[in-house]
Amino acid sequence: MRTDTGQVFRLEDYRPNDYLIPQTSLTFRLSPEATRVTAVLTIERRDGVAASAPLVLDGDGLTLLRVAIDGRDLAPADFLATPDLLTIVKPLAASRFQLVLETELAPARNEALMGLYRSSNVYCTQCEAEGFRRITYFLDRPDILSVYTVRIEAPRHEAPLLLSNGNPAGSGDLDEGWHYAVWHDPFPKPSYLFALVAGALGKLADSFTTMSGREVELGIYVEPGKEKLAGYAMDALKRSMRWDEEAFGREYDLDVFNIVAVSDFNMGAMENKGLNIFNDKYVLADEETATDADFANIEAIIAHEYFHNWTGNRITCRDWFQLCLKEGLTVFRDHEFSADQRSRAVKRIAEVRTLRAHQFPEDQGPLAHPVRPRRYREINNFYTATVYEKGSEVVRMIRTIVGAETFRAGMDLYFERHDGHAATIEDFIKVFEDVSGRDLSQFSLWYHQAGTPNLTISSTHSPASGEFTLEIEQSVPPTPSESRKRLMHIPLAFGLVGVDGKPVAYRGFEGASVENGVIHIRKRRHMVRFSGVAERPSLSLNRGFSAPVTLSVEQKADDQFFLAGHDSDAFSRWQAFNTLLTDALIAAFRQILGGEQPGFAARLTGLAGKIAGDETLEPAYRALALALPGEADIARDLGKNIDPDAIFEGREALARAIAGANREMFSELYDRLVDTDAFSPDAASAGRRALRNILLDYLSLLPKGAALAAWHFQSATNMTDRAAALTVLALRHSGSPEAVKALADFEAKYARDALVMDKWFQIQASVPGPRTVEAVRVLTGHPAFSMANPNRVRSLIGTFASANQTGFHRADGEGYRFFAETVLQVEKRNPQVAARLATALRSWRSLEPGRQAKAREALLSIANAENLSADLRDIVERTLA
Ligand code: 0A1
Ligand code: ZN
Repeated sequence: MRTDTGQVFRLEDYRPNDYLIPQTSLTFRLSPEATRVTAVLTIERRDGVAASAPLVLDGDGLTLLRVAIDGRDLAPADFLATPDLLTIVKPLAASRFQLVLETELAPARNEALMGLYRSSNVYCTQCEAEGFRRITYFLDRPDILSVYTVRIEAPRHEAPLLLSNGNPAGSGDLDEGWHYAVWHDPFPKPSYLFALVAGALGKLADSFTTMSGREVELGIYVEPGKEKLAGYAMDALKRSMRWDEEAFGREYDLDVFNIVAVSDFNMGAMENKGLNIFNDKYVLADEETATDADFANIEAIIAHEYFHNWTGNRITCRDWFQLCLKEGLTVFRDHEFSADQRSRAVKRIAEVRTLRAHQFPEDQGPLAHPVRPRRYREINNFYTATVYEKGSEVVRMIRTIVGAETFRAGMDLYFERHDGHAATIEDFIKVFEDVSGRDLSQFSLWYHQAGTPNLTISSTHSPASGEFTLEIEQSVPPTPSESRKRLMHIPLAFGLVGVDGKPVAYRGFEGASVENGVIHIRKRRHMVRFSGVAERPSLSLNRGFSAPVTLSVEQKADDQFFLAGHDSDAFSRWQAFNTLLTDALIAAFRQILGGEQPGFAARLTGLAGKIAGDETLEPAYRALALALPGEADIARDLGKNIDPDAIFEGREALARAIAGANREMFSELYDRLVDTDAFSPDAASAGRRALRNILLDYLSLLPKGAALAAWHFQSATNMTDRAAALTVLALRHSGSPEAVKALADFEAKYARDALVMDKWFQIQASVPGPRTVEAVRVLTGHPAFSMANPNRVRSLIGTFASANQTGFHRADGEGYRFFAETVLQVEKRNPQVAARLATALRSWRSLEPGRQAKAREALLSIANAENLSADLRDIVERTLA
């Protein structure tokens, strides 16, 4: 485990290295306890660098067996080797030479899952961000691009399959039942994109003909016997390849494209050149084992990793501060792909919900950082919602500002200018300035300044003069180490909606630039005056969520009700109803704290029924509208003095009120939505299931609700319906005979399917109330659970800490104590996973004082533990700062 050195890396310190590594040749002789790695590196001193400049290579916990230059072993005095650094002291007369390094690794003992490790007897690698240095000493930084040739040797019976990046370049037999394979990747790449896989795996094979007519062999490798479960992933891959050609003109560039699914993986997946490695959760699916949400995630992640081939691999990042250059852009691309494959409106709403649930709290808490950070202690902790999701929103805003066509021209220029290079955010912004002729310098603050901007907006209408005036004021709250903020360029899409629901025409405007339905806010205050507006319109703001901001708008409930029924922008229509629900939930919270019973307006519960039954709307959209804001969403909107129990109570009361007011209609619709067709994972079918399942959730609150849910569970013919019913039983009817039986049946049926058991853990970790912490503690001893597997840990511990407000934030602090203990246990094996878990307490300061003190104690108990990893120390100290 890499313990903390306290070193801080700063963007302004970036310097190119004195040396380059144009060619890398690696030989692996695989063995679980003693793998030999021979690296032959062609090293070049850059022009103008003195011959005396030392060559300093990164390592991480390495054992060095041999070091030679141009065929001659170095004498001990010629180099300095520690497990984490290799410095060649010997003066290097030649400006180009060959460095040979031999290291020995124990992949079977690598529980951090970085570098070369074993997952269910399969050798695999994870090198982003700095895992390559756990394999050999190297200039392990993304601006060192090298052409790799890789030779893998292993016993044939243990590892019949030997894969690496690029194209196959030879294979054959060796003595004593060993064999080898050689791979060559012609595209220069940084070390973080290196990958190797060796083992016994099953293959699903297919092929794809690119736009220029080249045939690419596709392979998805999975645990033997599970090949069929990769069918949906393969289909998603082919659709992704076609879409990237059509939407961005990007063609695949190697002869083969391979994906390998492994069971032990720190993240979702990894875009290694030509050899993507996936968490098996995002590959394996069929109707019996995967939910519609799983199918949608598989489609999105397969696409995301594939799209990295151009945005990340062909054009990579100069340094890790530029992470959003590949991640924000690639998320934007996968969002657009899913929007094209499914329903654009539904996809956009789901994206915004995710952004608000994950990125907004990050931006509003102690871990806030700019989309392009300026400093870090541990880069692994910057694979965040800000870099990914807000990074994607920033790209979306660029498209809004320059227009779709110019955006595409900018992307073409980006590929043309930077292909084969390691680029920066400045390079990216520049292409759009060049193609559009616009100055994006103020806009670029979105990359450099942390925090969620707020817009305060009020409107007045004068019937006499026919003027409709918007008063808009922007502010960006202070964030850690950025107390003063500069004014941002915020593209705010809007609509003036007339009483007939149609757009209200205006003659002219002044006070800001308004183009194509977008107000460009650049100053602190704008008075935007529209003339020729006879009647007061309803104001639809931030249409399509054009900017990732919060709004404080003085708007009458009447207007919100009107927009919730009539806004022509589907996102804003959803938003209007969601705002009404949020306002009602906040009022309920206050009533409960004041000792009152919460009450809800009949027109609100009635509108829920209207939306549910509106056949002009897609079922998936209706399902999203009916999903009440989550407890964490309400907490975020409240901002301080959070009492999760009162939030929970208010939310339950609203759900009951909606169910009570619409019981007949919901029940009829629920019956009508039964699907008798064969299962299909397509978006329309999934939407119908989503609507039916949310109706079940409401109906389960009415008399005989548990029996209905139990029937739904038993009659389910797919995992989406089965898991939805189990969730309703476990969460709404916890401890009931129906819930107990369903949980037991589910366990008996899927005991041997780890990914399905994750759902079982997840559901039980979500049960609201004070008893869950004990249940979760007991479940850590379940035979299907393992502290060493990231998926198991995230399902049980991660869900409990991040998605169970009343359970985790138990008033006596027991949830926090259990959490601190568990984070430290996980950390011993896997610091990265522990650090991510620990972010569950990032919003501790918004809790009411009693819980706040207990959360702080738990954080301190982690901070005070001995030998903390760099990963965990970084998170905990920033959280407490
Ligand atoms: N680049 C990957 C994410 C990723 C990052 C770090 C990892 O190491 C543990 C693994 C994956 C992506 O964006 O999909
Ligand atoms: Zn990515």
